[in-house]
Amino acid sequence: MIADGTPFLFGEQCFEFGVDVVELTDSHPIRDDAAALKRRLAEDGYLFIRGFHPSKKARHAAQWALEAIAARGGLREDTPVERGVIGADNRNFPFFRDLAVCHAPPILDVVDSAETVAFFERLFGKPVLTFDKRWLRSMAHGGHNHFHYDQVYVGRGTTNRLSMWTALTDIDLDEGGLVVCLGSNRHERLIETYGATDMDRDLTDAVFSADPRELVDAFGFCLGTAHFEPGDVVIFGMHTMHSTAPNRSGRYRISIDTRYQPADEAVDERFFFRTGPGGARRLWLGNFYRPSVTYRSMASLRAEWGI
Ligand SMILES: O=C(O)CCC(=O)C(=O)O
Ligand SMILES: [Fe+2]
Repeated sequence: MIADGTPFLFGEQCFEFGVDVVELTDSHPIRDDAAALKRRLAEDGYLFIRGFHPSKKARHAAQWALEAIAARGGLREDTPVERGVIGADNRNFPFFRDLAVCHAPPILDVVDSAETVAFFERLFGKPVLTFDKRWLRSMAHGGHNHFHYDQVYVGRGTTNRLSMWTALTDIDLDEGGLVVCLGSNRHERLIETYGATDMDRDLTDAVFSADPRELVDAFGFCLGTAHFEPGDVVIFGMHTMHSTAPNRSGRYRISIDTRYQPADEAVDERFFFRTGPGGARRLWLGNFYRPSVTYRSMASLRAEWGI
């Protein structure tokens, strides 16, 4: 357990456990009780489940990603691959469209495992599917994301969809783990304004805020995070505000985020393989696919919404 008073550094800001940041609640004890999980997910907006995936499998997936980084010259010379020491170029390696890396068995054995599928089938109460796109991320020093609802990026089709963020490396508090805004799943004004946008349809900046202090002070959210170990997951709905903190360490932070939904409900076509000329399989469209368009700034949208 993280002691009250422990500092949590997020970019320029410093938060304090027990004051404006708390440790996520571990749902491992109820992981087989679908009704209890559903209640907690509806209430809290997330499920943090320690040891959801076998740690050996998650470590194997991390090693796979690190070997790919090593092959691209990303690790510091003369250091063992498994330590994941960031090289002089300090490059992030998002392996989103590199199927040889992100669709390889060591990765899919984690996020497509029979246990994972069975878990989501219990949660949704019916057969499920996952997107073809998987967001395998390797974050160098300073690397992180900004606060957003996933709805804005991956929200077409059914609203009955969950994201799962899986830690593949050991991610201590200063190494860029997931940060959830507690209560953001029940903020009606945010959900009906920002949460109703589709960045590729509305041509809007998808990031709501890059400032964690604003979310705490102006929106009243408490932050939730943890020291993540390989195989730990955070599962959350499309309207749960989250981000990752900048990685302050010299080691790669490796995680993967994947989406699950009922198989008989409408998908978000942007994230599935397409069929090209002659029946050839083509990669998915993804976000930001419209050429030469400008995206409206979040500042002007927020001024309009009055938030
Ligand atoms: O890992 C990250 O930096 C971002 C994760 C995220 O936004 C997600 O899992 O939906
Ligand atoms: Fe996200």
